[in-house]
Amino acid sequence: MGEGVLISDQPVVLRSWNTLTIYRDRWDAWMQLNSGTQVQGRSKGLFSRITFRLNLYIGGSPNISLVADRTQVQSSFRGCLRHLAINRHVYDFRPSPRGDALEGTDIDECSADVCSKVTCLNGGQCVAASPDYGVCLCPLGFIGDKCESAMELIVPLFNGSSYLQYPGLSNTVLSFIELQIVFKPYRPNGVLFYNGYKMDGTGDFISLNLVNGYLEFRFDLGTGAAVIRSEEPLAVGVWHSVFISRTGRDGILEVDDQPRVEGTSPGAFTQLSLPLNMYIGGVHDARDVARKASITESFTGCIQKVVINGKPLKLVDDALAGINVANCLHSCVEEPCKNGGHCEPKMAYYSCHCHLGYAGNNCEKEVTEMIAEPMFTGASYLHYLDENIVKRIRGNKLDIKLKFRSFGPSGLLLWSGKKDMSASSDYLSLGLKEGYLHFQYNLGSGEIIIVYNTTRVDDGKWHTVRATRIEQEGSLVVDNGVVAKGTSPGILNQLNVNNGLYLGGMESIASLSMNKYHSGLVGCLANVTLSTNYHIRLITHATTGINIQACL
Ligand SMILES: [Ca+2]
Repeated sequence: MGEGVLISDQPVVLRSWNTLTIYRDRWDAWMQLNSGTQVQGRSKGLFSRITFRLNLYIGGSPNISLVADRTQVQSSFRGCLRHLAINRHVYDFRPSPRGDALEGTDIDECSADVCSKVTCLNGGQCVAASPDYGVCLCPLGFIGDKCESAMELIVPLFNGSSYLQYPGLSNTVLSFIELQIVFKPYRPNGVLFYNGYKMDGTGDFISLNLVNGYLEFRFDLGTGAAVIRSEEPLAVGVWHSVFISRTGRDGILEVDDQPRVEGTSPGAFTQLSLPLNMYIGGVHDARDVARKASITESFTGCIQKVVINGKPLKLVDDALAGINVANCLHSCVEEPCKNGGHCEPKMAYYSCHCHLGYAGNNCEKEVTEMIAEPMFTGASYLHYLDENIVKRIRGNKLDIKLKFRSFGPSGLLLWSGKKDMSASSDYLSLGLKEGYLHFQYNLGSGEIIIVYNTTRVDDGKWHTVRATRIEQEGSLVVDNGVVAKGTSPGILNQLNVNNGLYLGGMESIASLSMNKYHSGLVGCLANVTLSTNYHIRLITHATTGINIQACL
């Protein structure tokens, strides 16, 4: 037993930050304060080990007189501490369970006053970026040092302190998730996507994170993380498309043209539960993130597209909150689509979706002719909410006649379904799959698919179709040929739908059709008749129409 005492070679600088490093190995120790020299010391006595049985205290102790006996220091520390690392463990000063502190008395935020000098506008909130420096966190739609500038967010740019926050995936991805993100990084590190289970850094999570240029897809089902890393690093400053999927414990990562990489999470658990909010481009508080996600930085760069289980996420409209998100340098930000057309980013390029009455690459051409036979591009549709039309689609009977020509082997001709489709939802559809016409529906107790497999119909020529349904029984005839028939299973016999009628395609076609169709018709439609004598005036009856021109 015997103590060693080291005294720094220079005084502590008051009212500024000081850095102190101490090191001990058996009897020997050294200490360095700021840029001073290392002061050496040695303890007396025989024993070389040091054993602590009581808790660690910083800044003071509940029993200061006990401390005073050993150290001759009579009072607690008055000042700020901002980083404590002991044998590489960095202490989180927040109270347990989110932080490491078991207890604390008379502790305040050191940086509490830096925000008194910073005024943020438009609902921005000042936070301490460091104990001496406050910055404004701007809400969605505002940018600038003080959030002074309003802007319309089109393609989000993340600056390394940004994030977008969404409702969590909750129990919608228990056994399966598929995610696509199109993004352009400006730095080789940063989190693209995160959703977790608990705030204490444990439990289920899914993350997609850039680490030294490599993309890391991680997930933890509760018994350990799968780590799936891209084979090649991703170039900064260019657009990339990443596709991840997970079924049970198995994950797949596909980036651009790189070979796909697979991985499996350890342990026996197979379900992913994500009740916390979901984040894109950063997280609200890095300390709340699962440690096994190994997230160290927010993303710096642009994100133009996120699709979850076939459903495109509306990056701005679906967000619960967003911080410090500006617009990316992208053609769509220049609003190139005229006359209210919608700009869809396609990596570095874009395409315009034009409203009825307009056409052209930038919807700049006015369509003045009357269109009796509309032409569809594969990304077009007409949507009808008119009760006269919808009442002839739903219920227990249907009789529809139409003419079409198709230049592609697959494409949706007609759809009626629900706004929120699930696997058991009612729907009715007519369309081409690999050259043949498919008439299919589900009345609530199971699906029937009637395939007209005697005539290919993807030859670019006009064909006539008649599809009828009386309760569960359906029939399909092409060009007055033989009748194909089918009966839907179960006892339910009514088509209950609430999302109108679509012709020639739909917006978000894969998600609204539950992946039954991935493209609209490439071709033309004409003479659409319901209930034998109700003629739909294809253009004037439409509530909405996108990318419609006259048939050539
Ligand atoms: Ca039904």
